[in-house]
Amino acid sequence: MKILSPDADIDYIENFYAPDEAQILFQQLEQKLAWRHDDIKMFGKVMKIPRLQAWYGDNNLSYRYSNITLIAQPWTENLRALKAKVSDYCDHEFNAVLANLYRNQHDSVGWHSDDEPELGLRPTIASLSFGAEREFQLKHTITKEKINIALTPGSLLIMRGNTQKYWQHCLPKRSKEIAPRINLTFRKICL
Ligand SMILES: O=C(O)CCC(=O)C(=O)O
Ligand SMILES: [Mn+2]
Repeated sequence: MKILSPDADIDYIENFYAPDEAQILFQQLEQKLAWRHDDIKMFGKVMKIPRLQAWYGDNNLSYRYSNITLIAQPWTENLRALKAKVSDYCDHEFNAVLANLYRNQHDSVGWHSDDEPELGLRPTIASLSFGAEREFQLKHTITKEKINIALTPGSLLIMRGNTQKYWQHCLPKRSKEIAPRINLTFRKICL
């Protein structure tokens, strides 16, 4: 499904992985990735990031956000296979992946664009979801138009072109109980 909105180039593919395969991948990723719970400095205060993360990629690529630098861990067998299938579908090379584990409804990611300088201009970001369904929200920074997408397990969301320039996205907290979800965002770090 193509999302048709001004300045957005977004594709959403449900069942990019079939439900049973998606379920096995969730369990393997939850167990095998080197999840870390980092601090973030916000408004002069040190807080825990409201999710667990892990950073994998080609040798020693680093990734900076807020006050921390993550050095990429070498690709696991699972991540390498997932990257190959996603790259193939997107016809785009990726050299790193940021993994997020949202433990429950209290975990979230705030409004942001994936517009770090090392991602270059008009980056292609490919995002796989496993585990519980969560709502992904997008907001146009000028018109304030909103798009909400329920990201189901096994789905692939691709953001390309000017999407990061004009739109922000977030994954909000919820009050109703939600099981864990894993998200993998494949990126290309330009050196
Ligand atoms: O969990 C998601 O679907 C989004 C994660 C995200 O936006 C990010 O890691 O930059
Ligand atoms: Mn993002």
